[in-house]
Amino acid sequence: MSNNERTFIAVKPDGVQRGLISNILSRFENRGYKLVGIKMVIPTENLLRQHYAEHVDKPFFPKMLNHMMSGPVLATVWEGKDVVKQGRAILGATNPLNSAPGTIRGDYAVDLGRNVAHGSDSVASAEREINLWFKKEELVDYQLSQLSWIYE
Ligand code: IDP
Repeated sequence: MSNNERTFIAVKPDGVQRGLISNILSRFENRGYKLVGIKMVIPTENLLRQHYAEHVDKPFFPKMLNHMMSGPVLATVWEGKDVVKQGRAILGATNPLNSAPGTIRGDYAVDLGRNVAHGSDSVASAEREINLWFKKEELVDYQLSQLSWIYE
C-alpha cells in the first residue's frame, strides 16, 4: 500500500476572500494527511488554460478564468494513502447543490462558479497539476512524526 500518493488542493479566490483557508487546511491535517507544498499565487491565464485544458472551449470558461485570476489562490500539495480519492470526498461534489453537508462545498458553497476549492480528480491529473503549479524544489520532503499513529 502506497502512503506517498499526492494530490493538488487549491483554495480558490472565493475561499481565500471568505477566510476559509485555515478551515480547509485543517480538514486535511486532521484527517492525517501531510502537507508537502503550500504557496499563494495569482494564477496567470496561461497557467489556468493548462490547468483547465478540458474546459477551455466551454461557455462558462471566460467567467471562470476571470474569477480564478481575480485574487490569490492558495495552492497546496498533500501526501498520504488514497489522498486523491479522499481529497475529492473531503471537497464534496463539484456542484454544491449536490455536495453533502460535512464536505467543504457542502458546508460553505451554494453556487457552482463559487465552489471554494479545487482538488485533483485522479492520480494522473494530480501529477500533472502539481507539476504545473509547483517547482520540484518547492515540495518539501520530511517525515510526519505521527506516522505510526496514523498508519498501521
Ligand atoms: P471539479 O472542480 O470538481 O474538478 P470540473 O468539472 O473539473 O469540476 O469543473 C471545474 C470547475 O469549473 C468547477 O469546480 C466549477 O467551479 C467550474 N464549473 C464547472 N462547470 C461549470 C458550469 O457549468 N458553470 C460554471 N462553472 C462551472
